[in-house]
Amino acid sequence: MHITRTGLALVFLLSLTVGAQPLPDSLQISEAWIREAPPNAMALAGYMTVNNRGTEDRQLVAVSSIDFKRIELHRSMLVEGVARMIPQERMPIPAAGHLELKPGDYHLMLMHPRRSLKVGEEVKAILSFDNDQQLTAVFTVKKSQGSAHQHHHHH
Ligand SMILES: [Cu+2]
Repeated sequence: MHITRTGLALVFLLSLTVGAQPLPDSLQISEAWIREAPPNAMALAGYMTVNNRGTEDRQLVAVSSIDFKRIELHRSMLVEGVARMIPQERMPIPAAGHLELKPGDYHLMLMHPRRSLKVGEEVKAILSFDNDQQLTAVFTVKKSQGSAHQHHHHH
């Protein structure tokens, strides 16, 4: 990211102008879950839906949790016929639309769990968006639905 001094001053001025108004509550998280994995797993997959009821496109830019060393944004895609996970810098949430993280598509890659996570347990994560908004989401650990073999990992 590259922010100029002028850019920062502008952002500051803008925040003064609208400073008294709370951020519109246009983003909502639902169906946040983490796929259960063996206790020695180095990475778990997380899924959710982000609804955008606002009039501006938003982007999810980062996710963090005290329960994981690092959380990456990934997308599973077919590359020349082979399923690959491609790291994403951001994920789009269109205005009046939604972003769906689901198996075989966009997902969170939760790296190096700091505790073992059993089915039914909850994990709090902080989602950061391109407008500097942050939301806390609560993910529930669940058993994989359907095939347990659709998520390959290479690191
Ligand atoms: Cu992944």
